[in-house]
Amino acid sequence: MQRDDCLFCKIIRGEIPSSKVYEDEYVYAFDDVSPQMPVHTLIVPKNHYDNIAAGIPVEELGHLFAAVEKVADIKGVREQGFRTLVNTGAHAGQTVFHLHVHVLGGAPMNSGDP
Ligand code: IU
Repeated sequence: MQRDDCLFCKIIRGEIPSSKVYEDEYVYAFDDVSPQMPVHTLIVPKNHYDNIAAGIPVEELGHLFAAVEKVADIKGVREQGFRTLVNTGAHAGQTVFHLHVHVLGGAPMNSGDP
């Protein structure tokens, strides 16, 4: 299920343009509009969940994280390594309330990096 008023649901539906990286039956991946690293891609489930603590079924969660490997391949960061990040709620600084996995890489990262 998607939401009419959700930014990432609109991106999935193509109502807002995005730089698509990967898509399958369960997920949509696109480059972050404000990249924090040379590679910064977001992977979102096509169904709307506010975050990872909002009841996503384990099967959909599996598809979401299976897409990480595909995105890492497509973006060419699989061999060097990359960071995956999921912000949940206010204390983590989540700003868009549609579950998303950040895939960050393309340069060495320090502990203070995103
Ligand atoms: P966060 O985990 O909720 O903090 O991350 C939200 C991300 O969504 C953040 O990196 C933004 O740059 C990104 N983003 C985007 O790619 N396109 C948009 O239109 C908006 C935010 I608003």
